[in-house]
Amino acid sequence: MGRFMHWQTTRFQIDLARPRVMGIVNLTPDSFSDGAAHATASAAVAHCERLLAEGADILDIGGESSRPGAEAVPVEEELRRVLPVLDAALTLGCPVSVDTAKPEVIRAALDRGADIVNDIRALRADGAAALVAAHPGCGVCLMHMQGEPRSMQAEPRYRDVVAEVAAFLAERAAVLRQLGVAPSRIVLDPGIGFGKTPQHNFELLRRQEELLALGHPLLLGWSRKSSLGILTGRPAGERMVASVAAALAAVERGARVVRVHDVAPTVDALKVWGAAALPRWPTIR
Ligand code: 7PJ
Repeated sequence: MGRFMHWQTTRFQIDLARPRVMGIVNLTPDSFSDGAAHATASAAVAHCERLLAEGADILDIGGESSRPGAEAVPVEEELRRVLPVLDAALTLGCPVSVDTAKPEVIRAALDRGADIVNDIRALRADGAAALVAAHPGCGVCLMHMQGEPRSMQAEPRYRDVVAEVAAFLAERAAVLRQLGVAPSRIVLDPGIGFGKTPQHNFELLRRQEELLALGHPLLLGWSRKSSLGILTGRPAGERMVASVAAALAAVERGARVVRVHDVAPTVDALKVWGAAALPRWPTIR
């Protein structure tokens, strides 16, 4: 049976003996845009409260769109979007993650008490890894991405996608550990849809258990992604059932955290799964 697992973060030690749901709080302008900045922020905070009421264990706040084709957001704009919502979310009594790759945003978020840094670039920006290493206890999620959001879906190529993702994540985790970051602070994510075709993404799902050999808990983000749209023929707004099924499949293969838009249905699905399947859950070795 699996050894005890937890995710060490700034304020919380998150018990991963059962799967955890990370609710997505997307602060890009199209999300809560009804004009004034403070109106947008208060709508976002209301969304945070709703996700918690639906059973989210962690909130993930992001101000930079990393969708395929997205252009970078200037640092001042990302700070303006993220910090007010982060401050409010930090009063809600749950672990709060910040989805960013910019050292300036990582620094500001940690200064304000963020619990987790969730970085789609796996702390490869200059100084980013050092900021996390200098912090006494924040959690970090290191994600794999091939290329850059602007162009990553143009021509993703791998010899063996699972082996290459695993090698990258192993290297990034090793860099952090060498900087003194405790292993219990580090969670890994293969980065569904980040420089990957649907075939690559589903191969990562089929062979997900191979990533458990890296020795860190896995976080998976399938929610509403285009591979699910291609498989089902549905636009982003109609992918809830497909997203819940993907989250459940990921958990069945050992994922400990799922990053989702639709918290309530995911929580229901995991309750049913947990009632039946928990004793044989694959674990890190
Ligand atoms: C992910 C993420 C993911 C982690 C985004 C979207 C794109 N962070 N941030 N994993 N995706 N760790 O939600 O469609 O898959 S933004």
